[in-house]
Amino acid sequence: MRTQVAIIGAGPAGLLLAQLLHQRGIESVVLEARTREYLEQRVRAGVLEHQSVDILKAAGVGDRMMRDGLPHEGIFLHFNGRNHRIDFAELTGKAVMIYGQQEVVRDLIAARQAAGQPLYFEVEDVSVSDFDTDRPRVRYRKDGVEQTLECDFIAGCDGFHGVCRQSIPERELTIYERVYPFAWLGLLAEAPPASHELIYANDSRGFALLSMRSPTVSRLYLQCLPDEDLNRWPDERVWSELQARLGSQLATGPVLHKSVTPMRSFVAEPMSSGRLFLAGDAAHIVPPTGAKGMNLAIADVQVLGKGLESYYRSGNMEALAAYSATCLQRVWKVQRFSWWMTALLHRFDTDNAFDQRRQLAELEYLVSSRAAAQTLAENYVGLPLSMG
Ligand code: FAS
Ligand code: PHB
Repeated sequence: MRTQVAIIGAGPAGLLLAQLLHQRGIESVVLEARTREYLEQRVRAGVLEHQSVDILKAAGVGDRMMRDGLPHEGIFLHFNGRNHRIDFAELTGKAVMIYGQQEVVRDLIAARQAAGQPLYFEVEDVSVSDFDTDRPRVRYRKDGVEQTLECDFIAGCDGFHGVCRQSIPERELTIYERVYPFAWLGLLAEAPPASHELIYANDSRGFALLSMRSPTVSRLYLQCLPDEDLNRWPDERVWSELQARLGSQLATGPVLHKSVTPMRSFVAEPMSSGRLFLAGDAAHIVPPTGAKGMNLAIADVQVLGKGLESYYRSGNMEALAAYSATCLQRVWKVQRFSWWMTALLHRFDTDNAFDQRRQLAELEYLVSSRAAAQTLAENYVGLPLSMG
């Protein structure tokens, strides 16, 4: 088989890139290890930056998001027993959209199928090669049959555990990583959210977050041990700990999903090797405190789509050659913000009484200084794409 762009992975990065290329008349084939059902039920991110909303609308997949998504003009910070609102609209003139990642994926899969474009699920043993030549190659097995896909470019959108980053010679890559001494226990429950906007809590017992997916579905998180045993957290204990940390009376309900997500900051530089381009979690991971993972993936493929369009329109490789540097400008600013939000809101076992008072002083400063609140707000709603 032959195509112009081989895309490995059908998460937000791979599927959006495929849609952006299709809109520009560029052929691609998407290869995905999992089933469609798995992808459409996998509970992950929930917040879209304002320009992610614009990109998805321009990609022609924004209808359901605009119908079912929840526009949010602010968040609450909860500390010292009180909620303090950060007003995005007043501080930045912008808002974010609450819309589950699995819904974004569902919309993108539907668009791919409607366009009759190749998207293969349950592929096995994907390998990428020859991306240091102008004829890269992808090998995989589908329904027991070995396949070879020749292409002009490979987009490695296969996430943190994917095969693409691992296929780049180690000597070419520099890895930057920080692993945090805690994780998030996440809960998805059929229970009306206790607040109309998100609440991020810094409590002496640890971090907690109240988010949502709809007026009847809550998405909640609490800081836990990095190797937390879910069996030690029956639903009753989770609800009780959330209420203690959030200081809110939570409406409880049937738990639809419960999981532990480890927390790390990770960047692989550069984000490309020859004609292989890494996008999204394949290249970088942020702690979810800043709600940036999916938004970074969307920003990466917006840059990659433009670079590929420039190549196929005029044979110009300049934008593709600058892909990694262009993305990393933004990636590191978002890494900084995600680290800062994590450090501000979580309890570190290395913290002493001074650190805890310093954290609370920073939170007090944030809610009493317009300048301080504006820095949080402009990062949370999304730095302009032009800022790299
Ligand atoms: P993805 O990981 O979404 O997609 C990669 C795809 O490649 C997967 O479908 C995988 O099956 C496929 N793949 C992997 N190896 C392959 C191979 N060898 N061959 C073929 N296919 C292969 N972000 C937030 O902003 N907020 C959150 O609350 C949040 N919670 C998260 C919870 C969890 C448990 C995880 C793991 C991540 C969370 N994230 C969150 C981050 C998440 O949303 C990612 O940033 C987002 O999925 C990135 O999208 P992709 O880069 O497309 O990677
Ligand atoms: C979510 O709704 O899943 C969510 C919201 C905000 C975050 C992280 C996750 O910072």
